[in-house]
Amino acid sequence: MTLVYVIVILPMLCGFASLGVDWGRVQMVKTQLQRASDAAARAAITGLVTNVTTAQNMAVLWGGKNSADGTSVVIDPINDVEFGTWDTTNRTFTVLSGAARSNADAIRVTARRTTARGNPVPTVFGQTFGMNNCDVNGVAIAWMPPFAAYEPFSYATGALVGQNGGTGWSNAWSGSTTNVVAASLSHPSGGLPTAGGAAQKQNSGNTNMRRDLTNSFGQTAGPMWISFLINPGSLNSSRFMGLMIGSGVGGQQMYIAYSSGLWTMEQPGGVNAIHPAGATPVAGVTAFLVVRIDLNPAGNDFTYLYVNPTRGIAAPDVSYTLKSDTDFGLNQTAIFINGGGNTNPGRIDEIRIGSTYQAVAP
Ligand SMILES: [Ca+2]
Repeated sequence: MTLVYVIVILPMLCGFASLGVDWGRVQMVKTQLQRASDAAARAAITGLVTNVTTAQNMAVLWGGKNSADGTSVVIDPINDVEFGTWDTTNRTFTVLSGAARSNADAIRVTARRTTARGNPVPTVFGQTFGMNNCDVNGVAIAWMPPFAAYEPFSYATGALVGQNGGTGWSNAWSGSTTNVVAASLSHPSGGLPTAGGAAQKQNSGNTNMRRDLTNSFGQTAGPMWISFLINPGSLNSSRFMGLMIGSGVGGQQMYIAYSSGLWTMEQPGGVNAIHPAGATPVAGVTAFLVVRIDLNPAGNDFTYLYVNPTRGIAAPDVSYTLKSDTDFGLNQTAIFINGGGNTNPGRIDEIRIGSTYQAVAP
């Protein structure tokens, strides 16, 4: 269940203390516009998991389902619907523009009856004092907390099983044959915040360690971003290691890994493998992999793999590899560290899961 919070802003109101009839009418319109902006913002934030245009359309649609002063409320999708980020500590809304709007976690909708729009609220007694009408706004912000998990492997060296740190996880690591090593992996061009150590597959044999997320990404729908650092131990044939995404219960899993000398995005067992063009793993050299999953409740989901995209920007800047032959289902809850092959001590670190690219590539 996606949580949506609505923050109500005190609306602007024309500044006259009119006679009772006008005051009552303006107050009523204010309440109606407030209700319209509230409904529009709630609808828009749920539309944002699809895209910006859908969010704008939802605001217009749901604003229009409300009326103020006897007429349907008209929301301008460009000027009345703002995309931004909500700071829960300082309770401030920071507007995003252009492509960055798709990274918004909050939407502010203003429902207006103003002279500028040609529809101010007319007065009756105010006209006596030369005030023929009154501008009234209703403003609401809807905020959807970003779904997020982080695993920096801030643990003592030794077995990973039973370790229970990071954020956004509902249990400890289970399984075996992956250890915690002291040194964190680093982003290939630096700058990615890191902490603690890293996870390293034992030199020989297979590993399949599991950890469950507090929030199922299937239940939130829309884009889900995952990033991690990975350092290949060996690129020889039958050596592989990576992250398996998805619980496999009621749906499929996706494996993002190095395997037999290539980056791969595939279903378990090498099924329907896709390899990014122009990017190959190098043994002992850390790469930054970013995965985007667009969940589609109606059928197959869309999964994108980016190899070493630039961090700290609105969207990845490298070409992507698309996979669209897998339906994850709608109750996916787990991440696995999966690897195999002898003399293959691959390492994985800094696993981030979020609803925006910026959340996983800070
Ligand atoms: Ca780390």
